[in-house]
Amino acid sequence: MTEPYVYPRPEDAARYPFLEHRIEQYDPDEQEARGVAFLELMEQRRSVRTFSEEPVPRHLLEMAIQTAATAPSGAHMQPWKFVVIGDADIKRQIRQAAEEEERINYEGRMNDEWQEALARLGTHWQKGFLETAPWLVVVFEERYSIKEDGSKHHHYYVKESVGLACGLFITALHNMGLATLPHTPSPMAFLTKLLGRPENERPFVLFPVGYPTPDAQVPVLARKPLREVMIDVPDPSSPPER
Ligand code: IYR
Repeated sequence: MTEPYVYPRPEDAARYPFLEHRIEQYDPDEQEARGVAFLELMEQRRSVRTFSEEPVPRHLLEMAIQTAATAPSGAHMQPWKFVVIGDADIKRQIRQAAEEEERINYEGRMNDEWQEALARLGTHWQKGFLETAPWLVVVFEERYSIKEDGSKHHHYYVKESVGLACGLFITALHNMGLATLPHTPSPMAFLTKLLGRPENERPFVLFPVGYPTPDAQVPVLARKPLREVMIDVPDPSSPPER
């Protein structure tokens, strides 16, 4: 017999506050309509590699970051920092450093198979978007935090947590009609130095944020259909499908 499920345990509730929680309820038609509308919105999202210089109000970016920071995280450590860059000179320095590394990658550090996989995306070592996009957001993962007494506070599932936050960031931007690209100049360590980030942080990904150029192109790519990404575990009591 399985134990009865109790949440929270009284010993935890005696030490920490808990709160009743309800989520918004929709009738079935509205659930369906909301689901379809959101799926259709997200199906339109594409990573963009040519950004116009058209400015984006800073508060829209702030809203996307606030949305990203609603992500669940390991032990609620919220191990993320979103470093926002609008300064042309810093953007130029980031472009220069990223291109220096990427040139080496494309000139041989990436093997032929990798390069061939990227050919269909049309990527290359030049990263002009790092200067034209009005904002660059460099997401840092916080590997640990430092307590008031100077000791380290361990963080859990850092990459998973930051990845979840980045997904929400991309979604929030797209919902506001803003474009981005998850860019991972490799190696990324130059960003720690250039942006003066502390030892407990590591660069995770860089997002240019803005609008696509009017002539922007994206590769023709298909997303896997549901039947390829969703696996049903068969009910052992039902007869096998024929
Ligand atoms: N970091 C390089 C290479 C690159 C790698 C992957 I995997 C991509 O999906 C795209 C690019 C670059 O930014 O060009």
